[in-house]
Amino acid sequence: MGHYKSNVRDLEFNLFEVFKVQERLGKGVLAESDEDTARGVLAELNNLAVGPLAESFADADRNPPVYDPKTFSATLPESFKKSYKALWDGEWWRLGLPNELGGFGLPPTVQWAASELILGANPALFMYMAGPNFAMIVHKNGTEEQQRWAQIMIDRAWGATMVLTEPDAGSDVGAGRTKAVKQEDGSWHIDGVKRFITSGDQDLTENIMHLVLARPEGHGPGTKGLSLFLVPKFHFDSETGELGERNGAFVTNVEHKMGLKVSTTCELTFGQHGTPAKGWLLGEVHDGIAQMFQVIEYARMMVGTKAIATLSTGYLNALDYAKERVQGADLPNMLDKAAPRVTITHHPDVRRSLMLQKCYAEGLRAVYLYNATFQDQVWTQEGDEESIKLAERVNDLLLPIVKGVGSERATEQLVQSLQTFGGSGFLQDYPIEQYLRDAKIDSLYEGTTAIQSLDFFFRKIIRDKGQGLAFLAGEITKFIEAEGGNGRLKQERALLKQALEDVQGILGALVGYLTSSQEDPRNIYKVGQHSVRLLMAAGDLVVGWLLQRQAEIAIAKLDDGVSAKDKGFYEGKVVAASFFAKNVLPELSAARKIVESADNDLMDADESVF
Ligand code: ST9
Ligand code: FAD
Repeated sequence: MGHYKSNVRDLEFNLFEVFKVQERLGKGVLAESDEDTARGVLAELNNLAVGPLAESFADADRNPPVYDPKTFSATLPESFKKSYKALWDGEWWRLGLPNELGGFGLPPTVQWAASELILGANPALFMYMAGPNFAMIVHKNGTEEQQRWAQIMIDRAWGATMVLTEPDAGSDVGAGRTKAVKQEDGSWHIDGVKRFITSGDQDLTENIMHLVLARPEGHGPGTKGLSLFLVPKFHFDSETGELGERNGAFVTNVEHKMGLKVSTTCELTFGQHGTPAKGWLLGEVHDGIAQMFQVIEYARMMVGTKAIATLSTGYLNALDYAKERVQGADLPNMLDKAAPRVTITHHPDVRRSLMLQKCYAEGLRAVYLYNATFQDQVWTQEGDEESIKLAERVNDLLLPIVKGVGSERATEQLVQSLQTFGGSGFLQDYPIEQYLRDAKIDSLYEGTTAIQSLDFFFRKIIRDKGQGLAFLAGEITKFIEAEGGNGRLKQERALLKQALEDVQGILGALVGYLTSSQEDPRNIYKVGQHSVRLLMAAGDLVVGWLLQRQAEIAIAKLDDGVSAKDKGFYEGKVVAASFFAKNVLPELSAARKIVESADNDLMDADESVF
């Protein structure tokens, strides 16, 4: 058995029993697919994921890419290239594409569920497969000629990168100094140094298309002064895609990292090694940051799903270990030195920890798939303009939860998965230490958690005038007020109601600080001190709600009678929802108290106190 333990049963439960994705299939752009197609895709991809994709996971960590400064190139381990070939040859790159670009005709919910399998088995494979998806964005925004390039990118299986970060421009993308100078032939010369560029070089694909933010000469400061340029590694024939001369974008370093080592993280230097780095303005319009955010939104969803996928396999590995590991006596027999030894699943603290891991793994999976249901509506364009707009708003609102909360809880709970293994968890004999190292990046790239929290509060709530949030709160309220679950989840519903009020209380306090900052500008510091607390609280609320929705469905199934195999699955849903409601949701009341009594002592203190 490889390292990866997938959870197709839970993916299918979400898709077909909770979110009823099948009701969307067979119509419009999804005309060619039905529930069987979707289940078939998951089954086939799962075989690939637990086998050939997972196979190179550890080897590629122990034998990471090698950088050669003489040729500015990175070489990937053979084992990993074999996995990539299996993924590519299976045509899984079609998964995220629309029909007109050769997609499978499946909606985002199914796309993301399938993606979880790749991301859990070997996440870097997914990232190297960015070419077709980024081509989709080039196609959407490009000129007619660039649309042809997009097709070439797909047909010739090129790689692609997103290039924003510079040494002095990380979270603050608008501080970027890389410049672009217009040439007489309509192209641009890019000049500058970018850093931390994922997949900046590799030897998997014949060419790489870099999507680069740079500032045209004379353009203003900040993100709005940036434009997006297409900068290929090799020039190419615009009709056939045939490769030409090397372009002047060179990888000048590959970082040595804590984890996710097989994913190359590159310094990418433009136009400073004797060859100009030629780029072409995407769509011939200067709208770089908005265009790049189309890529970023996709990547943020990917990062959250990656973290959650890793937590899920971490939990399932820990569970298997705990069921086998015999250690100590059952607690009531602790004074009897001759008492039989039991597996560690008998120990209350191990149970507590395993159940919390399960709640977050399955609850967060439900969150990203719930988020994807709104992407489904945008994808199919069903409903009137207003409801599509609302779907966009709710998708926007949920994204920082998927990315920010998903990544934070994943690393936090993966620490617990490791703990379940005792000292063995610290060894490379088991995959958990690599999971932890590989997943830590998820709270950092694509906007750190602090950035996600500011995005959540200022853009997704305040700037949205709370419209997306009002919808979400309305859905949770409807659930609380409905009499589902045969009255068996009464206490849990009451706890959920309190949690909703607490999150509304936290939000109310932050809005108050924001409003009063018009008179006392320093009051906005109180928002900044507690925005992550708001994001995490909102995450727990949504997780708690979706776990209860799942439990309600599970209760109905159990009442109807289920197979012995399914019994544990459905009972697990009820236990998890109840556990989370009783053990996690009450903590939101404390968070609310903290936020409501916020002051600025921290900000008033001199730096010397640290
Ligand atoms: C990175 C890459 O970290 C990590 C690895 C990725 C690997 C790639 C692989 C991908 C996988 C693909 C595989 C496919 C496989 C196929 C399988 C298929 C299933 N939403 O607030 P303002 C825009 S990359 C939308 O004033 P500041 C908007 O246009 C590096 N748009 O910001 C706005 O204008 P307006 C990632 C947004 O103060 C404009 O920005 N780096 C949003 O100027 C200005 O907004 C980061 O993420 C949004 N949420 O700048 C940087 N927000 O307001 C993090 C802004 O008029 N830093 N816009 O609409 C930030 O996000 C900052 O907040 C900032 C601030 C840069 C936006
Ligand atoms: P900084 O922005 O310096 O942040 C340092 C700390 O300060 C963080 O804790 C942050 O939360 C906090 N902070 C900063 N500003 C604020 C603020 N306004 N409010 C509150 N807190 C704040 N970039 C790309 O363009 N393309 C890629 O493909 C890519 N891949 C990457 C792969 C890896 C492995 C890594 C490590 C990075 C990658 N990045 C990529 C860059 C990544 O997106 C940035 O590292 C990230 O956005 C954070 O920027 P920074 O590292 O400069 O940290």
